[in-house]
Amino acid sequence: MMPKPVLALLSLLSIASAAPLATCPGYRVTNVQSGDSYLVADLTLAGTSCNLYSQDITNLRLTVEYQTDTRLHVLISDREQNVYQIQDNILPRPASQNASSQTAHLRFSYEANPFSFKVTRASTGDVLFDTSPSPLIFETQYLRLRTRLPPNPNLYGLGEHSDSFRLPTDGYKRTLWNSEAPYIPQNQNLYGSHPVYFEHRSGGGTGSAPATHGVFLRSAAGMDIMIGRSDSGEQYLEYNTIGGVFDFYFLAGGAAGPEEVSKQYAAVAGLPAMMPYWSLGFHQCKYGWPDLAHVKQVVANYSAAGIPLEAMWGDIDYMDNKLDFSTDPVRYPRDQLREFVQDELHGKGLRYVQILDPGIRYKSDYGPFKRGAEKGVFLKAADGSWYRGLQWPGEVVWPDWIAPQTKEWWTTEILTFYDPNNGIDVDGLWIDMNEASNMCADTTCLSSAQETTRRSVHTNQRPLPSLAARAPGDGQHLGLPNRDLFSPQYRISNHYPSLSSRTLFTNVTNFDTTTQYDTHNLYALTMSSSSHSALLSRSPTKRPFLLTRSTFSGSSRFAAHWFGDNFSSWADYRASIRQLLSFSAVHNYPMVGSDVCGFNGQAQERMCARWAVLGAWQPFYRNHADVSASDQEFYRWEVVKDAARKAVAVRYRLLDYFYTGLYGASKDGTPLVRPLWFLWPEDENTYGADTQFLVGDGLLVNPVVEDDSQTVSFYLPEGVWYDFFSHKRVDHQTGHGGGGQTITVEGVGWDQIPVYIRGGSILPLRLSDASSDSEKGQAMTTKEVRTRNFEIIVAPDANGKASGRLYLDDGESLDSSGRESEIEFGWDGSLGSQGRLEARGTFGYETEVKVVRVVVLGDGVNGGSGERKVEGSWGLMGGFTVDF
Ligand SMILES: *[C@@H]1O[C@H](CO)[C@@H](O)[C@H](O)[C@H]1NC(C)=O
Ligand SMILES: *[C@@H]1O[C@H](CO)[C@@H](O)[C@H](O)[C@H]1NC(C)=O
Ligand SMILES: *[C@@H]1O[C@H](CO)[C@@H](O)[C@H](O)[C@H]1NC(C)=O
Ligand SMILES: CC(=O)N[C@H]1CO[C@H](CO)[C@@H](O)[C@@H]1O
Repeated sequence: MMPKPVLALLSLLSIASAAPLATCPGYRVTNVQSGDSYLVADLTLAGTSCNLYSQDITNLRLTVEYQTDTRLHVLISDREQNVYQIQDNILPRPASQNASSQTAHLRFSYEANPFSFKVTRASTGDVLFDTSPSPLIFETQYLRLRTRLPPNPNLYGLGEHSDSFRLPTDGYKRTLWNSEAPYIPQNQNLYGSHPVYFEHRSGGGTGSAPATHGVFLRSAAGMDIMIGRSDSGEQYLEYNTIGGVFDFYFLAGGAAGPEEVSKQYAAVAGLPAMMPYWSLGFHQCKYGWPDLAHVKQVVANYSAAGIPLEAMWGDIDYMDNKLDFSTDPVRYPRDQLREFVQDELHGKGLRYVQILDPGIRYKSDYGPFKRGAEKGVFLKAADGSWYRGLQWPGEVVWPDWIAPQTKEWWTTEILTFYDPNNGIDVDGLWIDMNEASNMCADTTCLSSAQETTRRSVHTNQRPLPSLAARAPGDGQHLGLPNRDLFSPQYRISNHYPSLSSRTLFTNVTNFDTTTQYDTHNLYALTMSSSSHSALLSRSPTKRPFLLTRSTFSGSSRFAAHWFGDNFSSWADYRASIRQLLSFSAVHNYPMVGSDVCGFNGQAQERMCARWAVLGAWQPFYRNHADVSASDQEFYRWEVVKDAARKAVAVRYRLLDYFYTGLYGASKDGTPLVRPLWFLWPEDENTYGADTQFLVGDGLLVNPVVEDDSQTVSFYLPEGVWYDFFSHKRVDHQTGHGGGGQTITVEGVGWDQIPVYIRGGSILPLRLSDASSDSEKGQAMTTKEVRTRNFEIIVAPDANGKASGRLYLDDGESLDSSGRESEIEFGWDGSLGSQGRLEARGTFGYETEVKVVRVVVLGDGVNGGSGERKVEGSWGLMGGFTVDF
């Protein structure tokens, strides 16, 4: 379908046409002013322009701020302040706390002529970033900056991608340009853009401790980031952007380990939204469910199979001719759908989520279009008509999310259609196709036959109100005038032939006079923000649940994310682990997961069983498939049915563990899912591991990853480990030099997954499955899970100690202050006669739920394989101790 060979050729050409770097003069530093926490200077082009792909900008401004002890801000912008910078209301900037350059952990230094700068770790003198290898290039439509790196660096991030978690270091290119990307191909740009990387250094050889730092380029520009080696063998990372400024946040990390960088990045990009408890349940969706009767059968068949189902999702099938805010009158009649949601879902504690797309059908008698047009909410073409393209419903227009009236219009449409009293009473929304995806490949897309509609609609339209005083060139960061916004000379390696193909034309102007050229990568972020705020208007005291396909840095403030339209293959099953690691640990995105069993293609029984089990260990857990794929609900195969039933049961026992992890992420950016090296930063064997992951800091998940295999080999780092399922201590000889070792597990059944508890952890588990609470049986919904008591699993480390935490609240309130409990558990094998568990913390959440059992794995101190239990009844509205 895609002309791949041609694309490859084009990107080669764009590299080949670049003049050698040596011809560019770079910049010269003058007028330096500095204080204890800042430095500002002028940068002036140091010679004859090289104008590689556009015009060199002569006068730049350098601003350096020591924002906190661990965050350094370096901004290189045009002196006139016209070049586009991300609007502060779209991505708020963190406030500077004016740290002292004397005490800051990062040092900035520069060379004056030609200008280059270094960022150095103060404690070790380690150079983290060094732009001296090549002159800075800052043109109207092309910017380049290269940093020198140590050989074979450990780099992570720069998503969205489906490549290895640790990025390749030679001849590798990451293109950031949000795009519909069916089959999530490797080495290509996908749905979202996250211009942040973490670099981890082992300290090996230098005698210093391992350390991680992060580099966030606050830029929405289309870009290629090259990671490679120069002819002389020097390792580099190089940014090549088609606009924006160089706006860097350097994050120093800290002694507590790599997760410090995740927290520091969250402080810049914005903390992830706390999710409602129910959203951790199991979700089922399918594009192509023919009618409501079929949807009802799915619910009934899940129930009959004994697989807990939390939420049903409506893909575009529910719509009338694929129109937002409509229901198909025959297949999904509105009243029947409403009744179904009310009685058969809500009545049984289940949930319902519907899809909305940004493309609004361009048709004069279509209410959402008519009302939007009256308010002037849509993007405009050059001639003042609404800018149009093709999407599911046919010819469409797209909301301009930057216009303030758009949020009002969208909110009103959502409040009306989803009115709990007489509309479809959804529990959350799913926003798709928001890259934005346009089925038009090029400028000739809309045929003249459609001109008739165009004119008739055109006349209905009122002029768009505008921000009168503002225009490009006003020093407001709105974007330089007089650029070629449609075909810039530097061609990023977009996987479609041009910047504008299959998306909105980049020369379309937004309400505030910025252009899609500069804001393309923010389209979904702004749609997410508007949709989040609409859901808040609908239920002002409840946490909104929103899922988005396209993302940018900071999108997790508003929405969960799934990894898009993958394929039902073992390869994409494996890719989901790499994507999970990147999003959770680096991109500040805790609530993520893939379409379980794959979206496109036909799922095979064994693969689907494995994926059903793996998915249960990922934060967002949804089975979803394309219209062209065959049905893949878990109950459709015996093996998958059995695997899923057990997987969901285990997940539901751990729901509060996940929830506590999400809470941590929303509080301070601590990642929920982590790669091994986050906990073993000194162990080089962990740096490339991307087929296993930690949930929280206590559970190591090691799925079988080979096609159709029942054997898995994985790395088990140094420490004490216990099998999560059998509770047995994993006999594990510490390798030479105190490292870990590779473990092979054979005979892993289709319903099994090796999961180990890290010695030193305490896990609160709900007694929610049949085996753990024979009286009540399996909890079938998260609502039921919440009524179940806890057992506490203590997994002591080599010193006989362990700790853990539990967060409790009502699961849905936006503001739980005063009505939440944050409980810290501590185990010390040397206290009491044979050890003591202590629970302390703040206890604001009123609950009848109790801890009824404490299980200590091993033999507490000496690491035997037995376990000890104490049964009892300890309330969760105050601290307690349990003596062994
Ligand atoms: C930091 O310095 C700037 C500029 O002097 C000032 O506007 C700001 O209020 C200061 N912030 C803090 C937290 O002191
Ligand atoms: C539900 O199960 C019944 C009985 O096995 C089967 O006939 C029907 O096709 C199933 N429907 C769906 C939508 O899964
Ligand atoms: C954008 O450029 C294309 C191709 O030149 C042109 O057809 C279109 O009218 C332009 N649109 C705007 C809004 O300038
Ligand atoms: C190749 C393919 O099947 N692509 C599909 C991926 O999914 C989207 C829907 O999100 C379809 O539009 C594509 O046709």
